[in-house]
Amino acid sequence: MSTETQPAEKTKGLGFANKDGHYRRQVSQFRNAISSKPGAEFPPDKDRYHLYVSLACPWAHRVLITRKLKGLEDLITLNVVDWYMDEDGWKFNPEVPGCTPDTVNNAERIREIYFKVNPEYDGRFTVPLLFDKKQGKIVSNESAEIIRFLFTEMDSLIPEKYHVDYYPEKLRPEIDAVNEWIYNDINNGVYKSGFATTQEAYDQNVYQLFKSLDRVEKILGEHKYLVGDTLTEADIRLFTTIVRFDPVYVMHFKCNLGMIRHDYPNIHRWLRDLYWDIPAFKDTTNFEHIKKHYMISHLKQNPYQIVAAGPKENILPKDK
Ligand SMILES: N[C@@H](CCC(=O)N[C@@H](CS)C(=O)NCC(=O)O)C(=O)O
Repeated sequence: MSTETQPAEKTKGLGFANKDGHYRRQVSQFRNAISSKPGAEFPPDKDRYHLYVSLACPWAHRVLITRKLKGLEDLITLNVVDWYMDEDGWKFNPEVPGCTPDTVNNAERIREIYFKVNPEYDGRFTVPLLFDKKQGKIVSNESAEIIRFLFTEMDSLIPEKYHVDYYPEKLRPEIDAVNEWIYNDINNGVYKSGFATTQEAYDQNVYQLFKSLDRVEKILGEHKYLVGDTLTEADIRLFTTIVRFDPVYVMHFKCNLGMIRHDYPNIHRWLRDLYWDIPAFKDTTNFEHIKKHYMISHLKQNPYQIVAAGPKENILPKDK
């Protein structure tokens, strides 16, 4: 993936597309891992790791789901930023329901934590951010990697019922294969459609997005989950996009060739099974933060910052 964003847009502001009209997500810069290997720089530890998230952000949401699924809530402390992101990025605003102050670094903004760790940092100030309280270092700001090491590397500290690996060895090739097109076409596809600034860039992404949703629909017509009949990382990664689809992406990102609830019965069944049956999915989903973040922060998409009333229900009950 290209990192060539325009300099002025690299660390500041909410204009995300490049000059050619295409949105390209930057490559994350902190890529360490918690590891149970002897001598690891970030070993598993009970009171050491801290997570910064936005409840609006689908990438942070993956980590929140994993933290709860793995029974790590007491071991990895958490701070939540305001859903409103302005041109200086995420900020802490404990007055807002569901938000907290920064209880570890006492920062007002996420950007301060990046600069504290690396004064030369020149990337975007993204969440999720996993922080090592003992060394004052950032472990990782890449959700795809954070969830991987949380699946296994903290197991020595948690009860056996949580020793479930959502990226099991024998399913890896299949999980990797679906992750790839789902990331490009769906997880990132909604952003590439919504942040496009030319008709060509939008067209290129929106049709591909729905083609890949059709592909998922077919898989979920044949299996309970994306990879066979067990819950895996692939489901966690897709869920955070699909749960935002009808309430936000259909209208706000112009992903309106269909809605999950009306046009994708198998995806709709899968979404509601996860949400209503597994607390890690429902309890980490905050529709107020999700809707307000996108519709009030993205001034280019929604200059009057009016939050849309619908859909009537953010997610339907299982029997509707
Ligand atoms: N590759 C990162 C992407 C994270 C990301 O793009 N987060 C967004 C929120 S949804 C963010 O913090 N954006 C702030 C910015 O770009 O200034 C991951 O998956 O962890």
